[in-house]
Amino acid sequence: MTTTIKTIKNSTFHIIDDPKEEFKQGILTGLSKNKKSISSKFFYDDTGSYLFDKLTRHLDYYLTNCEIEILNAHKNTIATYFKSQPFNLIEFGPGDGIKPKLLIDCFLQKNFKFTYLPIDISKEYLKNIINDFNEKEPHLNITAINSDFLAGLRWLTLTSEKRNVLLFLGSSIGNLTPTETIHFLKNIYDLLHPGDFFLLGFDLCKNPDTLIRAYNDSAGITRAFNLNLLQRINSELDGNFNLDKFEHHGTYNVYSHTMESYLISLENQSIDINELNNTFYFSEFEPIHVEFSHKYLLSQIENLAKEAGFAIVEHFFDSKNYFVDSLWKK
Ligand code: AVJ
Repeated sequence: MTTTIKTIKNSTFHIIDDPKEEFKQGILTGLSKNKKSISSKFFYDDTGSYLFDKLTRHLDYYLTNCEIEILNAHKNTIATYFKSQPFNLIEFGPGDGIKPKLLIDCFLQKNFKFTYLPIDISKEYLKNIINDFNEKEPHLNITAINSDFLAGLRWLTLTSEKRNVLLFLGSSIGNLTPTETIHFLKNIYDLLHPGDFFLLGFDLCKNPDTLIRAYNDSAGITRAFNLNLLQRINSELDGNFNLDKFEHHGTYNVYSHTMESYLISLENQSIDINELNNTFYFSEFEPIHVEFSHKYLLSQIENLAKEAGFAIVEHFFDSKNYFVDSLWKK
């Protein structure tokens, strides 16, 4: 068993050496715009990650349970595609590790030879994953890569000739705009080697009431998750947001198939953010856009694969057809 955390710091890989500076710049840019916004990539500080993990266990947020069902029901079929070994099992954003563990346990039982390589910008997440797996799966080889997704994948595909199996679960791809999505997929295609696999999670279009419930859960976890962005600005950038003066609003755009989340100012107010040397004015009912969570038709998923260059191997669905893990090959 070997366990390493590899931190990739090389300016040609566009690594964010200074997450605080990125946060500062991101907030300054987003709140200075005519239509204010905060990028959803800033959700995941310790509290945000904790709240998201909690949300995944709430029934209203069906996505995670659907994907767990898919992986449990189809892991043996998925495994049949990865017979040629050894391979790299790479994962973008492993989260709490529950989903990859379903596949990893299955592969270990079959005595597959592979190394697990989670890639995440959060070192804390990686440390937790490593500790967890070391305890539960002491025979698993892990190389955790602390970098952004594409930079980590780039480093890996340049240093290893092994067959790659890349996981990007959870439908996090849905946070990207359509232009960013195809750009991201094409980048991945270019970095992977011919014959490599890509297992990608997509949340499917479904009745809007189910979607609205998932992004406005009855326990108020999503609300707290969104408001935590303001708390994060208060504590990290010395801001003075009063969280009681903003309300979470999650709505579904039926044309673009996108859940959209906003924080809405409940009154005219000015907010000082001292580390930005700036004051931001909010009028009553002015929104801050904080997230897109795109939902997909199967035909759109097939078009994305084709446009990026991938061949579709198989789609794996849950019993309600709410979610799909789509297996692609270069
Ligand atoms: C982690 C990006 C998949 O978009 O559904 C959950 C984040 N936002 N509730 C999603 C989220 C609000 C989640 N992803």
